[in-house]
This record gives sequence, structure tokens and C-alpha cells, in this order.
Amino acid sequence: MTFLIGIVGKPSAGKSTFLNAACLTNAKMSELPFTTIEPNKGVAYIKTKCVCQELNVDDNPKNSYCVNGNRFIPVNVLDVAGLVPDAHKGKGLGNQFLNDLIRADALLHIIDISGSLDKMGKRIKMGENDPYDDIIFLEKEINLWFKQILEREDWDKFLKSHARENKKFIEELHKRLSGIKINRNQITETLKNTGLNELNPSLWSDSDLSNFSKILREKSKPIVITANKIDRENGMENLNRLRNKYTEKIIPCSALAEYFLRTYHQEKKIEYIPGSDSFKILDDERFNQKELEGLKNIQDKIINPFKETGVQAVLDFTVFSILNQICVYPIADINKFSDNKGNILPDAFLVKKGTLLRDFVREKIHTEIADHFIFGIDARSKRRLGENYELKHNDIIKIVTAK
Ligand SMILES: Nc1nc2c(ncn2[C@@H]2O[C@H](COP(=O)(O)OP(=O)(O)OP(=O)(O)O)[C@@H](O)[C@H]2O)c(=O)[nH]1
Ligand SMILES: [Mg+2]
Repeated sequence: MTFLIGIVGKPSAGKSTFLNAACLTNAKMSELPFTTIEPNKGVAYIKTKCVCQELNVDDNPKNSYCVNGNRFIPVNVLDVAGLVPDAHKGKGLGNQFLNDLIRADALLHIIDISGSLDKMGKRIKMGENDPYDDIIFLEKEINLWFKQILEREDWDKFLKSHARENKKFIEELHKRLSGIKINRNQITETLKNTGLNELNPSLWSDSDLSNFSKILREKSKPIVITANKIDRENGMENLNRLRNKYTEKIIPCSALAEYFLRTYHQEKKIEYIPGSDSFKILDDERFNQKELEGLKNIQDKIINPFKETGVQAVLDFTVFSILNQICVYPIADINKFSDNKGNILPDAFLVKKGTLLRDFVREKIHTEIADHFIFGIDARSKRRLGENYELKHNDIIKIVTAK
């Protein structure tokens, strides 16, 4: 299973630019609001320090790629149309297009930190819009959309049949929401957090249901705030102001800077590893004066103060910190760290922190193997690992089967 990360935000905030920067796609970008109507798909890569350097081996990745000791693992990204306040009442393009994000694991909210777009994405004087308002309205619209999903296909009827047939609410709700990528745990935890009674959901008021769907949304589709256009004059100042008001993590970003760097790298004009704190111009002659100045500005005004352009940071933060993933390398030969064909460290899998070896084998490797699975071997220590072993970040593991 590959993660799906959805990009949301008001028109012209830079969503398609972020997608193109992260995935090297060709989604249309323009200053005009509502440039994107149909969703744009791409594949981005999250970055983690590969174990190849520690082991001093040259790896042959199959499900990912490795550059200078950095392992890049694919995730799907979807960029959708701009969302405006009251979208649930049909404003702008409405919010129906959000249904494309129904299977998203997390949402990146791209905000314009320079505050130079009005609510509809039209250009206004820089600083006139408070990005805090964008955070609040978007979350509200997303929560309303989520509640609509929960209620659609007749919530009352669902409750009545549940009461009549005395079925388990959690199981039934899980089935009902099966298309939305919500697991049983998230439902159970939401019930616990809201203090709502699963035995009698027909007594829930509308505000109970709103609260329930809000918390379930937070758990199943967390929103990560990306302060885009940090390169603009007042970006830093606005970011600091916003951080005083909004306590969750906000990651500064210049999608446009990353877009240039990735494009020049693809054209073999610069050396650049996404998310790094420098790039190298390969041949000055291939750039005009304006482009060279642009590159100097990227280094001085974005990379130096912020360590990187932010696109990679946002993706990595989402997968590792918000979705709580760790990286595990299954192999077949514990001395060569290779698969049966001799590929060294072929696969890097993302698994949730706390996953047990048994579940990892069942979910990620193959159910057939899981039936014959006996134990694992830690390739570093050559120790045996039982099925209840809890996987650690960067584990390199051989799965031993009965066959
Ligand atoms: N200065 C600056 N401009 C940016 C940045 N990211 C995007 N832009 C500009 O913002 C404008 C809108 O970019 P898009 O990527 O088309 O925005 P969008 O959010 O996809 O817009 P819609 O599809 O209309 O909802 C374009 O003119 C981009 O060049 C950035 O990091 N810095
Ligand atoms: Mg767009």
C-alpha cells in the first residue's frame, strides 16, 4: 500500500506548483484562481537516511531509489481545485471535488503566507489577508465535507437498522466507511475521545455527530500546514506572527523555488538532492543573468535561513511524524543484505510505529508467506526475532519460513 497525500488550499495558494515541484509533473500553474479543475496526480518521494552507508554496501533498490545514502520512497500525491469559504454551500467550485480525496491518508494545506490573496484567490495588497483565517476556514470546510460523507446514504436509516438488528456499531460503521480509509482503531478512539455512547448512537444530537466526525477526520485525514510563498518579502514576518496564533507545527516552504531546482536538475543544469541545503551549478553558461540571480536568491533567502525549500520537509514530516511511519528493509541473505537474486537492500517499506513482525509479514510481504512464517532474523545482530517483536526504524530483517 502506498500512501496518498492530498493537497488542499484556497485558489492560487500554490497547490499545483507544490505538486509539480514534488513530483516533476506538468500540472497547469497560473496566477488566475481556479486554474485547476480536474485533479492532478503525481508520485513524490519521502526521504530517509538509508542504511547502506552504515553497512558500507552499494545497494540496488527496487521499490525506491537511493542517492548518496538518501533513500527515497514513493508516495502518491493528488492536487485538487481551490476551496473557498462556504464551499459546502456551493461557493466557488463547491466541495464535491474533495471526494477525489476520499482515500487520502493526510492532507497538506498549502497556505499563502504572504497574505496577498483574498478569500477567492484574487491578488490583493501583500499582507492584507491573515493566513490564520485560511487555516480556520479550510478546516471548517473539510470537517463539513467529512460530516456529509458520514451522513450520506441516510444516516438515520443506518442507525435504525443498527438498533433493530442489534449489530455492533463499530463494525457496522467501519463497513459503512470502508471506502474512506478509516480503520477500526480510529473509530474506537474517536468514540473514547468524544465520550459518545456506541450503544445508542440514535440518541446522538447533530452537534454530537459534528464532533464525532471532526475528531474522526482529524485522526483519519490529519491536516499539515504548509506556509508557502515564504520567499515573498513579508513571508518570514507573517510566519512568526502566525506561529504566535497557531500552535500546531507550520512548515515554511517555497514550492516555486523547489520547482526551479528540480527542473534545472532534471535538465542536468545543476546538481541537487531534494531537501538538501545546497545545490551546485554545473555550467554558468547555460543560465541567463536573471536565472543566476534567481538561484542566488534561492540559496540566500530560502535555503540558508530555512535549511531547505520546505517541499521535502513537509512530505517527510507528514509521513514520519504525522502518519507515524518507520522504515524497514526486508532481505533474504543476512550476510549480503540482499534478496534471493542478489539485489542489496532492494526494498524499503514504510510501516506504522509499533507494528509487530507478524503483522508486517502478513500486511507487507505476502499472506502466503505469513501462513508459513516461523521467525525473523535481525541482519545486524543475527539474532532471532519472534513474531511479537516490535519493528524498529531501519530494521533489516530476514523472514524465515517453513518451506
Ligand atoms: N513567490 C512564489 N510564488 C508561488 C509559489 N508557489 C506558487 N506560486 C505562484 O502562485 C501562483 C498560483 O500557483 P498555482 O500552483 O497555480 O496555485 P494553485 O493553488 O494550484 O491554484 P488553483 O489551481 O487555481 O487553485 C502562480 O503564479 C505561482 O507561480 C512560491 O512558493 N513562491
Ligand atoms: Mg492548481
